[in-house]
Amino acid sequence: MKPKFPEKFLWGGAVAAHQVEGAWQEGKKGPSVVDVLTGGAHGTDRKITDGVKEDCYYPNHEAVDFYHHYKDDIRLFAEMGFKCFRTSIAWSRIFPNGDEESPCEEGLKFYDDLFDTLRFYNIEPVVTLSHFEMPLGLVKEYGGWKNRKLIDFFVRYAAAVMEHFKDKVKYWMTFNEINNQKNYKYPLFGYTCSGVIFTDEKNPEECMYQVVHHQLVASALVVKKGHEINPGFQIGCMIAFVPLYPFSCRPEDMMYSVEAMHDRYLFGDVHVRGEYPSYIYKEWERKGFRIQMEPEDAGILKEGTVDYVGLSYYMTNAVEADTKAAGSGLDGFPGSVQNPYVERSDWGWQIDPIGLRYALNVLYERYQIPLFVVENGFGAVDEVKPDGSIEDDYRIKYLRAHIKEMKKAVVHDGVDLMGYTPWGCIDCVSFTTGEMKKRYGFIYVDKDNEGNGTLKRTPKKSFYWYRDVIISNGEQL
Ligand code: BGP
Repeated sequence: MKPKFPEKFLWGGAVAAHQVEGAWQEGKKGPSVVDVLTGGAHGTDRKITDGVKEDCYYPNHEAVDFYHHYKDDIRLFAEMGFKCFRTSIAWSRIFPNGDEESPCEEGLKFYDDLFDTLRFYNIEPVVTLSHFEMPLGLVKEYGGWKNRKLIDFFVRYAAAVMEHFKDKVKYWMTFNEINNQKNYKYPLFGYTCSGVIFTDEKNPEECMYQVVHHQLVASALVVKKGHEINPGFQIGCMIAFVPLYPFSCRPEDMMYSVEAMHDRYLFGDVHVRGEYPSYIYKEWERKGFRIQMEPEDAGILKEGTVDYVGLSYYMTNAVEADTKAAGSGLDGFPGSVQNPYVERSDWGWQIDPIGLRYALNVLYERYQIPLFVVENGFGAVDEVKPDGSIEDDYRIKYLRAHIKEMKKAVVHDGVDLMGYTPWGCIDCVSFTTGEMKKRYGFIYVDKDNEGNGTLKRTPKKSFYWYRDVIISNGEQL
């Protein structure tokens, strides 16, 4: 018999609340960290503003107005045959300032309706609790995740939604791309992940590890609590997995790639094994870092290990020991160099389908628990033809190549893979640039970088292609 994807494989798509919902002040929602980011409408990097200012362009305030369009959008997901849909809950819809005693009913009601609509079409919701956003109040009044108090606020929020949606949502993830905080030199990542601008701190790296510790403890507490609320819950972590290849087979390059990969593995190691790995203690010792931990933390980490590892996969990078020694590297990553064997997207992301098979293999070998590819995709500028059609063959080419490699990981290498949810299944605001023109969707949304457009939804060519992929359970690529 021909080897195939498992029958229950979760094909679907992924978005995050702040990149699609809009309605930033509706339903008693409080402002969140993403509401004070500028857009990249003019090709500039996103900036963090000091409060919500009228004269700035805020893409997230309207986004693609999923808040009011979700019923029609989900109908289109159902037409593609989605088995699951990954989104996040906007924390500040549930706890507008973050520190309230009880959840906001209107916020819960919105997600009740959303999850009911998904269930009506037999689409499993896959929910991220924190996807690059948190209530702004927790930043202004408590200093964000630097403050250990955030653990309690997050656990209260998570317990409230897990309890409320215990019969509607089975698949959860705690923190989206938790390892992105290692990019602490870019304020955007630190701020959206944790409410802290690390570059303003006396010792940014040490502060980043303190934040990370608080989040890892919070994540473990939530995993434990979630299993008490419903033992059937599947609760995972989520890692941005960018494998780092050695630039050459020089032993120095090989060894440096192993060391550099610790940046990625640290987070999976704690989430899956329930303890910090030896290399991080050594690093803290070398750098003289003192991370504040309470005596009970070790036990908490041990008791709250995850059920699966969710990962985003977009690209690989290559690293070279000499480049690192010279103090340089692409995009600020020490020792990172251009891989001459792979192409790059318009935004410089290195396209490497085989890298996905590699990623799944190394993660599964290391952790031996189910994996879930919860993001993958191709950000590109789409052109609407005079007849209104969008022929996004480049996107089909990217996804086809990645699914082929993912299939090999499953049927040839035996990786236990739960599902696949390509990123931005409907066009949404780009996280890193704040633009609309960097699109990932199977469904086009009529809105431009300046915020103009009717918000009309149009299926692209990839919509029909992906529908056939799902119907054939990955056979027809
Ligand atoms: C991941 C994030 C997403 C998403 C995606 C694509 O890092 O989890 O939120 O946006 O990257 O990135 P971008 O939108 O910048 O192209």
